[in-house]
Amino acid sequence: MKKILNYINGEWCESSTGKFVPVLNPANGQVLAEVIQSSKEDVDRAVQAAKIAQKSWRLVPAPERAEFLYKVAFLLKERKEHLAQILTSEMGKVIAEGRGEVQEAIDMAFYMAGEGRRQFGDTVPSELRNKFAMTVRVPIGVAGLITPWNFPIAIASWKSLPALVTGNAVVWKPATETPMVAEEFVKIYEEAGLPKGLINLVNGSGSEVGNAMVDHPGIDLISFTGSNEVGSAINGRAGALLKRTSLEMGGKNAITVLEDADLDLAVDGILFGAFGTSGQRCTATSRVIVHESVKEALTAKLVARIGEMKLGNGLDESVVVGPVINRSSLERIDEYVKIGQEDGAKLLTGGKIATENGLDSGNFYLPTIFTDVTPNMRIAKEEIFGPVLSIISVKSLDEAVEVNNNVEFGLSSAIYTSDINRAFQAMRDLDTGLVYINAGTSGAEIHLPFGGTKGTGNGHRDSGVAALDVYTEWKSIYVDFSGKLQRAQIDNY
Ligand code: UN1
Repeated sequence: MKKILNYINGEWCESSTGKFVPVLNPANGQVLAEVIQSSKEDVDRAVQAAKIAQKSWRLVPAPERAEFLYKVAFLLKERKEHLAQILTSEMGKVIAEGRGEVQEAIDMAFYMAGEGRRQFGDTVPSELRNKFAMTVRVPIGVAGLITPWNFPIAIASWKSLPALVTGNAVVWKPATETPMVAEEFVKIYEEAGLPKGLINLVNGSGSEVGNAMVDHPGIDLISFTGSNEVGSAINGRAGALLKRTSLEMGGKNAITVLEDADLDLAVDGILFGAFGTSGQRCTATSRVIVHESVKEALTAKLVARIGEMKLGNGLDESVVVGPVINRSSLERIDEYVKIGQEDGAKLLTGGKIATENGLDSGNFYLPTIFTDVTPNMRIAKEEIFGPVLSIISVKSLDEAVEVNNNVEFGLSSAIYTSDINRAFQAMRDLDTGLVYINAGTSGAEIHLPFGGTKGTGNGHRDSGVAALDVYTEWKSIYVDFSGKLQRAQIDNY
């Protein structure tokens, strides 16, 4: 049986716990590997190694640091298919999406390598004569990364690459469900020749390894993507230590369809948004807010198309909906479907665990659509993280915006309309961090900031130039070349 170990200070190593847990293929329950479960001591060793490595790394010129990132980018590109196959096997998303996700990591690697020659600061005029003022970005130190299973390599790339190019060292805890692709990613860093101690992989549970990272005084910041429950607990613990946190959490994303929309275009966006990755994206479409005059027509098209969506093992190229991550997720989704029914929503299609054609050996849930959903029902407010879509009808754009915004999350919204004025109104009024016009709620590109408002985040962004803000501090530097004491605010007035 393949064993996945930790990577600390440039060595693949076991933990003193000696404990391993199985990694399962969610499409068929097959055991793919075993992954080590680490302890606080392993986290501490990783942090000590990272701290030492960072001391010299910060002095390596950023363009030279970026050379390692270019190597990582080329290796990711070379291994795209291999990585996608592993990703699909352990996470379940269909292979086309697996390839897309690896591409996202490739894009991020090239983009952040480019940041080696940017990381711009400002030069600004001083208020005093013969004095120079400028700002530079400086690394924070050791970045603790806690990443989810739903985008196991893309999100790890969003966090590790900007951390490294700006001069930090990394301690990374991947999700327990997806350690195989994490191992492959670290091997790529290793092959790229990244100096030892700069990337450390510590596998294990959130309660043991995650908490040890958050509490460790040697970790200067935590970047986390995952549930609100865990994110807010991290924030509480880290806040008490005045440690920076960048949190990316839940979504309750909606696509609004106005009466002037191209309905077929909207249907394509809705199906991909709601059932792609089996609804397990932070950006998944879980609500459709439709103008009442086109509700019936849109619903009929959605239901007709859902029958064409083949469920199965994501490695089969003809499959469009893969399994959900594990048994407990399957049960939670089923629980939400029951809640929807009890609350009076009308189930149009799906609504149960798929068991036919051998699907019962994996974690498959039928793509599910509810209609006659009202904004206050639990299925319209809470994140389900599965293939369940709720249709809510409204009478106007204003009402649609209100329904869209009236949830505790703020990640992504989309609107389909052919009216440019209403599109611009929506761009202004939809209160999420991502807004799409005539496209679905998923499809973020790595060179733009990714993140959300309200309960989705805490004001930080992954990816884009904004990611640099997570991993750096600003230093303001003043150089006085007047040869005399010049007192700001005093001598010049
Ligand atoms: C996530 O769901 O956590 O826009 C990330 C998208 C992808 C990234 C999703 N590019 O859906």
